[in-house]
Amino acid sequence: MKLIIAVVQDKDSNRLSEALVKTEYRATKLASTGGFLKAGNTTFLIGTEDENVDDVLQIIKDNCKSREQLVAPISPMGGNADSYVPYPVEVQIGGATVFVLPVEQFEQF
Ligand code: 2BA
Ligand code: 2BA
Repeated sequence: MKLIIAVVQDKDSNRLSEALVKTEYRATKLASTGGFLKAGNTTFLIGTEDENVDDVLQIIKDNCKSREQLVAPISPMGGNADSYVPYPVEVQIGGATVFVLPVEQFEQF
């Protein structure tokens, strides 16, 4: 068994959870925050058998798209004003950041 951890954008999370329900994969959604943008995103925990991993990864790929986002300039906060960039910077947010972990034991009580 594997645990798939997928960090996705909030905009894609409903579509992804509907797709997982439709294909009968069990999942848990956690509200999370990106360390860099400090904006909300959604983390999916999906426990499934090894042979389903590729199928689940394809479902994630099909339902999550990458987007550009403008990041507001960060104030120098008492630092060196010379290094302050006073214009917004564009970052590319990926469709999904995915980790696949081995599961040692799975129980439901
Ligand atoms: P349980 O199987 O006891 O699951 C309770 C909660 O545990 C789930 O809530 C989900 O958040 C988490 N969970 C269970 N298996 C998981 C896994 N393999 N990976 C990640 N998280 C897992 P819900 O998704 O709201 O499901 C509530 C109950 O509805 C489930 O109880 C199950 O009896 C049923 N259920 C869930 N998905 C189903 C599906 N695709 N088809 C039919 N029944 C489903
Ligand atoms: P955030 O940390 O809010 O990052 C959003 C996007 O900002 C990233 O998109 C990346 O393009 C950019 N970014 C992040 N850190 C950066 C930095 N130190 N310098 C410059 N640009 C940076 P993604 O890479 O697609 O990541 C989307 C979200 O997935 C992240 O949100 C984070 O919540 C999660 N994530 C990505 N890589 C991770 C990792 N290795 N471990 C845990 N979570 C990760």
